[in-house]
Amino acid sequence: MSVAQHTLSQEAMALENKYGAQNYHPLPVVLSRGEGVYVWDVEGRKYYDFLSAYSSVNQGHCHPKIVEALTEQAKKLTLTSRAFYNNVLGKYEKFTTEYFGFDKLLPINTGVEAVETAIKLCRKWAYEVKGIDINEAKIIVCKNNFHGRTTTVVSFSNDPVARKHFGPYTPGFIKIEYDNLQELEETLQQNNDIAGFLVEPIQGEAGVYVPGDGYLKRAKELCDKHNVLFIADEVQTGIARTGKLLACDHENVKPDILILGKALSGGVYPVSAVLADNEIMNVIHPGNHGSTFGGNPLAASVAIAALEVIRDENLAENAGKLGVIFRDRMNEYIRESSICKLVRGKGLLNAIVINDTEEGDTAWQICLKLRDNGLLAKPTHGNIIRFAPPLVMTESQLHECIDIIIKTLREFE
Ligand code: IF1
Repeated sequence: MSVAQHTLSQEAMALENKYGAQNYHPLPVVLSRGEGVYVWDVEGRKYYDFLSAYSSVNQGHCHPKIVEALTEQAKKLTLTSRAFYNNVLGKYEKFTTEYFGFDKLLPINTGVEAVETAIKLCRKWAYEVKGIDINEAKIIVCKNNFHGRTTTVVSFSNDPVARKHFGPYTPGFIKIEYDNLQELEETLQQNNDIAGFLVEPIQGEAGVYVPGDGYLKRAKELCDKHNVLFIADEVQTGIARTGKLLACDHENVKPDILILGKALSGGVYPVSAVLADNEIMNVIHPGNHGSTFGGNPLAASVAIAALEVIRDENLAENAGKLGVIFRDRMNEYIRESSICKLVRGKGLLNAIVINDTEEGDTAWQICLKLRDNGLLAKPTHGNIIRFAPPLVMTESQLHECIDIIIKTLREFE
């Protein structure tokens, strides 16, 4: 490490290590600026960001239109709570429900809060509309899911690191295999107290696991047949990441409940939302649910701008086009590679699998080398590296990035 890195980066990392709870193990790089597809560290080194804050910064870092919406609104009004109306929330709700094609939106802040909101909405619908016996409602979830970190949500995780010693766990969830329609059908047939099926259209944390063609469509049909709500967690896959506005759009599936977060603000501010049509959303009445910050005017302004950027800059189309180039070139390399086993993904949500055990540290070493070569990515599950750059990337920038990735992997062959 250079002397400069010792003074600035080391100092920042030492502070976090000493005074911060150790709930993360970051890649050793200290960032202080971002613009579009690039971030810079405190020593001024420039990197391509291939994580995009876990698919939050789809619109690119510090997008001028989103930052302008933030700063202009910040000068006028930031927070009223929902005790009073504000003059931006309704406009945002109209814009966003029309944008995604739902009757109503419930505004909240983080991804996991939106998941919790969807669970509550689904349960209340089950008791009041479907007529399930009180406290008997079950929600089907998938093995290897990632939906966030509250006590209820980790209750139905099967990741021991995320779950262990956080019990007692919330009951009411049935776990089935992901991408297994037969098990879904059997579970629906065998239980008549099922309220919903909560699913990620592509499993992100599991290692960008793309289900088979037709899975979402058929799963939705099975849910319809059994009067069960199909709840899509598009926190990571939504908002143009996979080459369509929603990952469900690839199969023309309209979820009964849609969960959004992350890129809903372009990574500028925590904004999440749950969307549904009236027959579902209208079970929620004053006092049933809420949050001090949910629906604040700053969030509403930022989210409108973030969604406008997605539409005006054709980011879904760009993600789809660049994703094909990425996987084609990686597959070409993989044919001659012994270190990289496969690439998978959709649009610009991709992962490569490294030829190592889940306990091995080759993927971590590769990410350190990628950093040295000017590109930031992070391993998941030991031997998988996720690649999710901002969607504002150009084709020539992508080729430069693939060159860096292949050159780096070659150092490990
Ligand atoms: C962490 C992964 C990404 C999500 C889906 C809800 C949430 C997330 C599908 C909760 C959050 C995160 C959070 C981050 C790591 C991360 C992640 F590695 F776990 F899989 F994105 F790739 N639904 N995903 O992916 O949203 O409450 O965080 O706003 O360390 O928890 P949140």
